[in-house]
Amino acid sequence: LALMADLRAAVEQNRLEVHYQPKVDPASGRVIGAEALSRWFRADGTVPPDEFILLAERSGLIRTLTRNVLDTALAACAGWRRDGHHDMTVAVNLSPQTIADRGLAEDVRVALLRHGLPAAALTLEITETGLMADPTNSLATLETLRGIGVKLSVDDFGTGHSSLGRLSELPIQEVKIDKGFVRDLTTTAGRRAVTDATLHLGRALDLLVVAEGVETREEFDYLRAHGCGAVQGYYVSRPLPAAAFTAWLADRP
Ligand code: G
Ligand code: G
Ligand code: MN
Ligand code: NA
Repeated sequence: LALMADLRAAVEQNRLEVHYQPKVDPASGRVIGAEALSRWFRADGTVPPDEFILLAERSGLIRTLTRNVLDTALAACAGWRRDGHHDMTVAVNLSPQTIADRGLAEDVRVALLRHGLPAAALTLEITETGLMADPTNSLATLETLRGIGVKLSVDDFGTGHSSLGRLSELPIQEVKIDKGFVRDLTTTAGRRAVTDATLHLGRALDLLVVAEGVETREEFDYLRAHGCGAVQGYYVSRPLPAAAFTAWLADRP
C-alpha cells in the first residue's frame, strides 16, 4: 500500500508535525497545559489522525511515532517554560500497544532528562478503552510511569467500560470527559448525567477533570460553574502549529 510506505518514511524521517491545543482553567482563564496532536500533511492532502494512527498501530510504527511526538512535545514545553510560562505542561497520547511495551517508561525518563524537565511537566493520555485492553501489562507500566512522577490521564472517559472500582485502583491524576458528553450538556435537557457524575467522581478521587470538545460559551460557563478543573476545545482554541501556539500563549495573561 502506497500510503503505508509513505507513512513509514514520514515517521522514520520524523516528518509528522505536532500541533498543540490548550487546556485552560475556566475559573482563572489560565493555561495549564497543551495537548500534543500528531498531524500528517502529504503533498496530495492531509490524512486524518484517526486513520494514520490506526495504520501506525497495526504496522508497529507507533513506537517510533510516539517517541518522536514525545521528544518534539517536551522540547516545545521546555521552550514555553523558558519564555516565562514556568508551570506549563504538555500531554502526549499513548496507544494501547505502547503502554504494554516495557521500554516506554525508560524512553520517557530519558526524554525528560534530555529536555531538562521535571516529570510533572508531562501528562500521558490513555483512552479508557486502551487502559482496559491489557490490564495487567498496562498496570505495570502505569505504576512505573507514576513512580517517575509523570501524570496519567484517562482520555475519552465515559465511552469505555471501566468500573468505578477499577478506576479508583489506577494510579491516575486526570480524567477527560469525552466530547460527546460535553456536546450533550446544553443541547438536551437531562443529558448532563455523565458530565455531572464525572465532576463528582473527580472531587471524590481527587482527580483533575478536563472537559474536551468545548465549543460554546454555554458549555464553558456550565463547566466553570460546576467546578470543572480544565476545559479544552475550539471555544478556547483549535489545535495550532507550534509557532502559532507559542504566539497564542504569549498573548495570554
Ligand atoms: O487530533 P484529532 O485532531 O483529530 O485526533 C484524532 C485522534 O487521534 C484522537 O483520538 C487523538 O487522541 C489521536 N491522536 C492524535 N495524535 C496522536 C498521537 O500522537 N498518538 C496517539 N496515540 N494518538 C493520537
Ligand atoms: O485524544 P483525543 O481523542 O481526545 O483528541 C482530541 C480530538 O478532539 C482531536 O481530534 C481534536 O482535534 C478534537 N477536538 C479538539 N477540540 C474540539 C472541539 O471543540 N470540537 C470537536 N468537535 N473536536 C475537537
Ligand atoms: Mn487525547
Ligand atoms: Na479524547
